[in-house]
Amino acid sequence: MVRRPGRCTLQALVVLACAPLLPAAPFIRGDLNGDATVDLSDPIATLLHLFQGGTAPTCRDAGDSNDDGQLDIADALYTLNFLFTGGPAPGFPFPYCDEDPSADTLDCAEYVCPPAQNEIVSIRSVGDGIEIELSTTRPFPARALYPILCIGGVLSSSLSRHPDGEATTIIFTLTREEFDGAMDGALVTVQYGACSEDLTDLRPYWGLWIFEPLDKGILDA
Ligand SMILES: [Ca+2]
Ligand SMILES: [Ca+2]
Repeated sequence: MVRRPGRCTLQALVVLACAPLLPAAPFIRGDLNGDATVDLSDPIATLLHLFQGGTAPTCRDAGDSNDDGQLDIADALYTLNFLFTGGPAPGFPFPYCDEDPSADTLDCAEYVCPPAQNEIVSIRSVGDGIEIELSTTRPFPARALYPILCIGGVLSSSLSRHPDGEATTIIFTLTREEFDGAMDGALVTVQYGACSEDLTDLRPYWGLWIFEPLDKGILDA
């Protein structure tokens, strides 16, 4: 939901569907059968794979619910315990779709993340600057290098922060000059290091937001 202050006419929502680009594909931990949800079918698929043979999963790492670097019966029991007896949830990236932060011998050759829902939460005037708050259903990757906001392939702001450590919301602060230079309808991306107009370079979970025609007068009120 887009919260619009005053008469701001901003309406923006873009869904980015993408295929994994990296050998170690991002995945949802616990989702062995790759249907983007963790439910009873996953421990069943794990047990069938382990004891009944059949097709090997394309993302073994996703089946490693307890994140111990092995795919075995303990993972099926871990997921069952989580689903039905209030046990601990699968480790990161559950419930998100992301890469495994810990190195192990399990591979994830293929996994299709569900499309991210990216939203411009608000654009507001704060002091001498403009704050743009963006959200996504996929977490921004935790990196030492903070993301930058790119509008039309050009760096607009290198100032960003994650409020209260929330990885699914980020706020960029632009000067009024930077904001006024942003074209309505321009493609807005969150990138790292430098802005690129070649979207094939973007990682699967990097987001796209589009600024639709915006009544900037609200910011001068
Ligand atoms: Ca599943
Ligand atoms: Ca395991």
